[in-house]
Amino acid sequence: MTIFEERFQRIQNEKELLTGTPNEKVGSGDGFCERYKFPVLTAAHVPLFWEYDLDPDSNPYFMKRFGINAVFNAGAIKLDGKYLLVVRVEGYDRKSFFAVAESATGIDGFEFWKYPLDIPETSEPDVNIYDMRLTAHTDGWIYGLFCTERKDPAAAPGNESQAVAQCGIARTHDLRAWERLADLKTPSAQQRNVVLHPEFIEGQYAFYTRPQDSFIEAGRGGGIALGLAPSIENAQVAQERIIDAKKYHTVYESKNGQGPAPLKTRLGWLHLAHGVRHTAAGLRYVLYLFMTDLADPATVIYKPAGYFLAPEGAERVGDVSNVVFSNGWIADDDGTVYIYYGSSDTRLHVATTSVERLLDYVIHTRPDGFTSLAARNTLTSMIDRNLSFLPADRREPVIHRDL
Ligand code: M1P
Repeated sequence: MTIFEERFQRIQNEKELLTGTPNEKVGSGDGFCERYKFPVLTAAHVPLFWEYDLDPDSNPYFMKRFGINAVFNAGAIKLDGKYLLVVRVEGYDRKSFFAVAESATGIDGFEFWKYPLDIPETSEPDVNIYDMRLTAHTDGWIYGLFCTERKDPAAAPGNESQAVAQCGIARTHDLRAWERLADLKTPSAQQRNVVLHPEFIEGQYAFYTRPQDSFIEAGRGGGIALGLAPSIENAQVAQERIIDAKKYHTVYESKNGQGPAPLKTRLGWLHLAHGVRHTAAGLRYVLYLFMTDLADPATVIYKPAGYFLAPEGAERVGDVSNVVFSNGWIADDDGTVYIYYGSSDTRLHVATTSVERLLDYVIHTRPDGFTSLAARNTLTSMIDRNLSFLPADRREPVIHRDL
């Protein structure tokens, strides 16, 4: 057997094992959602014919000729009974592009479509594109909003890191053929984490934006905003109104960002977002939830304290460690919710829950009191109440019931 044959066979077997292994729920922990044993996608899941030259004459060592470094943050949608993810795929060369992976179950068996997506460019070419949010809009289109990154023309000579992030917009009916529209214009210097609301608000397209001062720092940006644009073609948001502000000593004190498009429920719009704070070990990204008013999506009506999902175990380590990030979720007809989240900018996972559980979570989890005393007082009243459920001689905590 040649080196080519041995490596080809072994790597192909490894890939088949990856996609063929059923996923398993792991301990329910806090009861908000279930996590799974295996990531749904990793760099190792990409097709063999993406990375390797399959010609034994030109690739006798069966080397990678196009290495994939990471597969993470994915937009998500269910179409024709399939769970489809528009995944951020990043090569060894740091460039990201989009590729669709599909599964029949939503929790395992994800396989990539043959080719990565062909997203047309505007007259100003993108240098790097990533983190697509999919919105099935009531206007009949599926929109993909993503970050387009280009070198800052104002960068000082020698500064090869200063970049400008803006919101790219493309639309499709089937995730295969895409029409690119002009990048979103807003009053802010930079934008990342922009998401299209699925319905018109006051007859206009509504965008969740994240005004930011520079490429990394949200700075004076304030938080997650909502802005209206009369048209999706040459979309321009004249005013960004902060609906979910950054706040001192919270899990979103440094910056935050809308995750996927919000889910419409009987009680309000459910939002999944990421919150970022500085720690001595660097930035920590967690996911949190809040709910806005059905009739007025700019008004937050419930916001639990703290995080809904934080990096755990192996999720904590990767190219950008201590990060969970989500830009895709799917609410199924039976009420199951599939939350797709990237860990440490390296791989993609799923967590499952239900609309009813998420409603219970947002409505019944205490809001942040913003001080230690407020947290202590809330816990004290919960302990008081819980103790009344116990016989006087047994002062042990009540076992937490699942919803
Ligand atoms: O590296 C962590 C995340 O950083 C960015 O998010 P934000 O703009 O909120 O800091 C994004 O580049 C995201 O892709 C990445 O996961």
